Amino acid sequence: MAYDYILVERRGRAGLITLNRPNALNALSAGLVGELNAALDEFEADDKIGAIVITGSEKAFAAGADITEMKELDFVTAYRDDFISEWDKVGQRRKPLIAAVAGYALGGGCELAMMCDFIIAAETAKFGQPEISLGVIPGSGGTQRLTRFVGKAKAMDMCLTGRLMEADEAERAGLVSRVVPVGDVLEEAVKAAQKIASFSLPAVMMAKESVNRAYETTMAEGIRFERRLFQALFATEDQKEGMLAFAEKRSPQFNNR
Ligand code: CO8
Repeated sequence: MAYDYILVERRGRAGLITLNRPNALNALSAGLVGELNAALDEFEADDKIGAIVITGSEKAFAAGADITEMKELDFVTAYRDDFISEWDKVGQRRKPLIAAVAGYALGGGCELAMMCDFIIAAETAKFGQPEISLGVIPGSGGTQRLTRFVGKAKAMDMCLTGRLMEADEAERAGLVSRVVPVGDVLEEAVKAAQKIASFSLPAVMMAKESVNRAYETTMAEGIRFERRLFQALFATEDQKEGMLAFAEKRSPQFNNR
């Protein structure tokens, strides 16, 4: 499928989606988000892909929702069309998503990064929810995911003042998993995706589902949920192969069943 606003590649079993609207700092237009979801649909359905990286440019992962597109929007239209509900689809993907972030990740850009399962940041990354300076608030999880990830004090500070958080602070606060030099950020994310994709896909998907469950439920329920998934994995060929390979001191050959 041909895309106008993104580039799509395969690197072994890792899928790579590069946001590509350089003249608008990858502002997230309806067209771009539609294409992103279409590319994610394709990778989700592809047995040869085990994990996906979403990245932008060195200057911007994405500088937010497209303000020129939004500025004339009125309440009735936004409500009737459930404006930006489409976005949440990104966060409902079942294969792991890694955000490789350099430069600005602002507004919807920060929210997109947070919809991914983890964020690998370049030293140049800057995260922010500056919607307050436009007369609105975050609309795609910025007040919810950010608060869960960095806590109330920093989330309030960012959402109320619009201040940006640089990569080192983001790592200390738990927003990003690793910070690397800007020239390495994509390679590091692709390597992580390839590593994940080398494991048993059902196990990977269940690990993701189980970690995410921690945000939705009590500890006791979460532990029960985890245990059931753990037990279920003993029905897979990959569990037999993984443990046999360990015993035979060789690398496992998972076939994702
Ligand atoms: N929308 C549309 N165009 C943009 C956006 C944007 N969010 N950000 C940058 N651009 C465009 C600029 O208008 C400019 O275009 P042109 O060259 O035609 O004038 C081009 O990108 C380059 O930008 P700048 O010249 O401003 O570059 P600077 O290096 O001077 O500044 C900044 C970089 C600081 C990132 C600056 O561009 C900026 O402040 N951008 C807006 C950031 C922002 O407010 N983001 C939040 C948007 S609101 C939002 O995301 C709501 C989320 C709702 C949920 C998500 C659903 C989509």
